[in-house]
Amino acid sequence: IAKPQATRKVPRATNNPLPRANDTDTLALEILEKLTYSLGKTTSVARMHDWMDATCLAVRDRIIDHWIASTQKVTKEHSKRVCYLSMEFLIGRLLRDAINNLGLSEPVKQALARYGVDLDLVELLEPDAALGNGGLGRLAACFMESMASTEVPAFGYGIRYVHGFFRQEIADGAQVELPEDWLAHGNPWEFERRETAYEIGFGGKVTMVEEPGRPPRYVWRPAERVLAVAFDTPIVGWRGKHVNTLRLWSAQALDPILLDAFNSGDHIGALLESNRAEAITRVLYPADSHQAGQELRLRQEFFFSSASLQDIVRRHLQTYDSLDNLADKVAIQLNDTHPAVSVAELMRLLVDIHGIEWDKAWEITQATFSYTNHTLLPEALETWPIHLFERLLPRQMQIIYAINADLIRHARLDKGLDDGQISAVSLIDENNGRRVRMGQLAFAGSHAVNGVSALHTELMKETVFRDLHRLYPERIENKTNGVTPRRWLFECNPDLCKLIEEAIGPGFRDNIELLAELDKFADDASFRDKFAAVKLANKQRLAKVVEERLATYVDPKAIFDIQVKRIHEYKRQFLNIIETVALYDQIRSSPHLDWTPRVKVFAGKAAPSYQEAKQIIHLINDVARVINADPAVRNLLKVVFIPNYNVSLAEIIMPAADVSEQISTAGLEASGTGNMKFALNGALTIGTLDGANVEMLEHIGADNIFIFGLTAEEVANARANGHMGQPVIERQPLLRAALESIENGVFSENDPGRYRSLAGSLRDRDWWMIAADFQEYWNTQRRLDELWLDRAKWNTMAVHNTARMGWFSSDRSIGEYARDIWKAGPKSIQAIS
Ligand code: GPV
Repeated sequence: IAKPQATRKVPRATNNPLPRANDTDTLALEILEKLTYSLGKTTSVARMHDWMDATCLAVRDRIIDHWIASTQKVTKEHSKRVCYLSMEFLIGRLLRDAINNLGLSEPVKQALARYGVDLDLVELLEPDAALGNGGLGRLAACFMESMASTEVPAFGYGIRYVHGFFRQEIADGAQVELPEDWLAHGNPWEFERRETAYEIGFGGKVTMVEEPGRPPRYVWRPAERVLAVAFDTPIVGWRGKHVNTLRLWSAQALDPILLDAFNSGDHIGALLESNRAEAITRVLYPADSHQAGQELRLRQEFFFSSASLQDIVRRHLQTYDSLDNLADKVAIQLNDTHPAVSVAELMRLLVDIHGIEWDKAWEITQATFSYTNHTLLPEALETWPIHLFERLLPRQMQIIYAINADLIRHARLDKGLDDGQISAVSLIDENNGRRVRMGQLAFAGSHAVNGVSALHTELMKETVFRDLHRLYPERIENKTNGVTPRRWLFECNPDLCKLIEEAIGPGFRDNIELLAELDKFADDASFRDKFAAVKLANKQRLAKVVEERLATYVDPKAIFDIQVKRIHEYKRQFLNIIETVALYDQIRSSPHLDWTPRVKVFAGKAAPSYQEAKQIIHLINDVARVINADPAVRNLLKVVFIPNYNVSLAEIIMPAADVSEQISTAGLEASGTGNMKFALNGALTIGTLDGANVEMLEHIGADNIFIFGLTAEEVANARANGHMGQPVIERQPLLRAALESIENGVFSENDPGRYRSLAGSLRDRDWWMIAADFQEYWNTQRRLDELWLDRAKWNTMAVHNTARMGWFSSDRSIGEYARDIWKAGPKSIQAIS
């Protein structure tokens, strides 16, 4: 056998991340090389789309340099890794993020300009990766960026959906869902890792194998197996310091084509297995804060959980000879209960496959997992019928029973719980036709459980996990959400950043909490004017988008009052639109009064099967049509619903808001993150004492935020005491008139009864406290009107908002997770106070 020659120098890719020059010449050449050799195009035939691909590929090379260096460093130092398991990663576009984090904005712009290509237009061609529904998925994306920026070694594990979140159109005022197709032109960021593939089983039987002299083993023989193939996307952090991996799984059949069937002429049947396998990762479920319930969803959950765990275990065993130290080297975060079946699956891998004794395996499992809860809404708490679970995942079901037996034994014998308390902590719900409770499973299998805002965490302890919390009082802790300031300030609001830098220097770019130094400029009239000028320019940009997409003119000088988020009854877009109708009535009946011009902006998607939410969209559009066509209120009130809200649209909207609507029924919004993006960009919040609004109030100060409405406790009491809307409505002429016009068809003349039942729900038990909160909401809006007349004061408050929002950076959230839960990441990060 020929030995490799010791003397031969093998040229290899450098592992020094910084050999490339960052000048325009170099980048222009690299982009041209990609255009030529990766895309096979010349500059004369290249379409804009080719330039986009070439730019992404050139930038990607630079990310790879850092990626290799990061991976080598983590491997060499045997650092602990964080594995963030999430069904959703709502990452949006990546090009600007990458360019900005690598400090290449100017040279790339100049390089493209040499070919007569505009970077801004190139960026628009990148499809939004919409692999998530809303806040939960976007949080995962912000966390990935922050983990890279704070140098926490991490893998994001999720699903590579072929079709992401649906595209929304509005036809005759109503939502229409269209398939989304982000991969249609390929994805320049991802690497398919065909060698990193795992078999995932479903169904079949479990048998007990007894061999002499050995404890009995359980062997699962799945009836069905599919392949999970890894697709990796590098996520580059701020200043390119560190690069992590987002690993998304794609499902494939083990046999892509059944040749026997094909040869006997059954061409459709030959592909059945492929279709069935690929269906698993075909489409994202569009249900937000709501249990999807179908078998395919459970298949998705197990598919990506099992693939991720097999990957984690295999990688661990590449370095260590045992799984005993798994928890020292990996922290697995469960993003909500969607990956909660992981608890049972890791136990299966440890006990059945790797022969670890049960109690030891349980210790490892608990030490490895932690779980984040994102909602208290009962309709969103995941449970699965036992018979379905058993049929699809028979061994995992057995393991859950065994975990439950241990849990109940401990609760009864060591803690003396009674039957009622036992049934509350049990992993099996016996009251609704026997179901597996995924929240209880995730809680039981984790050493730490966190809520996403201070209020939400406290309510968790009193509601969903009341009895488990009593059993394990140390387990629940709070980790208030955050947003990445790179995307949500630096990239989406460059002019504001320039202004901030002129005032306080560039330090805030590396430590966002230094924004606090901006506070003193709130009283500086010339700074305020410049701050307001940036806001106006951002509003002009949004006005242009509105004009292009809706052919509606909105005046950038009016208050831009914006509510963008998923459409949900608890988020109360309905309250906002009723207030709009009341304002419309008032302006018409008192046209001589000095009304403050307002533009009400709405955007957001409704789950396709959520009728009430779709009705609210329809109502907003109906109201917009009538008001915008009425010459009596022209220039004083406009209403726009911008279709197809997504990450890219949010990047235009956040910097353009004067008023941010965060008006959920108190106690129901776990945290909110849009609230943070708006305030960071200088919008004033009108909001309830809900989720992270409570902490925003503490940081921003009561003088700089507009809080109204019932508290969470008052809402709970009102509900318990059988609150009804009708008596409230009768006492409030404004609300009464607005509601009557809605239910009498003023905004739906061709279908006058359209909103009768929607409006009727307020007269009835007013579950979302819309009638209950209306008057205070109205009054608070009028205070905003008045404040607008004193622009100096408004702008002072706006500056305070930006200055005081640094704490809501996801770098801070990640630092807390790293320090308190994961015990991972650089010492400097874990040492945050
Ligand atoms: I559960 N959230 C979401 O976007 N989708 C879900 O399915 C569930 C929760 C959201 C919460 O509603 C927000 O309050 C929160 O800010 C966000 O998750 C991130 O924690």
